[in-house]
Amino acid sequence: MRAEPFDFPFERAETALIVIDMQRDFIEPGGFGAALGNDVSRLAAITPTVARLIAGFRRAGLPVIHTRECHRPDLSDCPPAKRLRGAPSLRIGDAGPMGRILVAGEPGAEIVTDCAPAPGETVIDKPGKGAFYATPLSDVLAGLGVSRLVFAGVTTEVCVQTTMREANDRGFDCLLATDATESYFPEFKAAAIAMITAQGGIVGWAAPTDAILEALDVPAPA
Ligand code: C5J
Repeated sequence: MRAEPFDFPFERAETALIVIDMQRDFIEPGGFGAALGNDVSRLAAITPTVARLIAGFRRAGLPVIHTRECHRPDLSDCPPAKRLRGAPSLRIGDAGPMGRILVAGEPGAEIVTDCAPAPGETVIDKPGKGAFYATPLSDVLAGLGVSRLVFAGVTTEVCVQTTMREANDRGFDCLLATDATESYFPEFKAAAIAMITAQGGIVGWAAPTDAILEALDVPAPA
């Protein structure tokens, strides 16, 4: 597959898609992202591209795994260092227009409709930024027998990059879909992609969704 910094060693049977945190709390007004003072419209804009990538993996019959950053209702898995940091207008666990912020089971913690998990797809709820920390993701991937991971979702430099780094350390070849990920800060997205692909792909590869879909070789239905 054509990619940066050089071609990605795509092996269809060994590849899964991981879609990070396409949740209402990050993407819609009234959620955690907005409470932190961010313009969420940048993130909402990639939703169709993420949906197109997900659809391509489904047509190819390859695994799609979704993650959600969220906490137990009693917040026992949310360290005070996370909950109390900064000065958001709403903190994790506070009641907002989409229910309690980043709490499992609340409307805001759900994945946006256009990227919603299909029946049977794995959804990993994670208390941290990385999707491997305190979750069954390693076991899920071992069960699938995959060695290559394509990443999409939000935000590029926080949960996406953290999870890519965790995956890289665990021996996975990782590729970031550059137009299916976004940050509230365009310069952070660009820097994250540069950090991932620099030094001969020290964390992994990057390619646009069209290149990934071309390699999957599953034309969109007419
Ligand atoms: C953040 C995330 N940015 N999913 N979470 O707090 O990137």
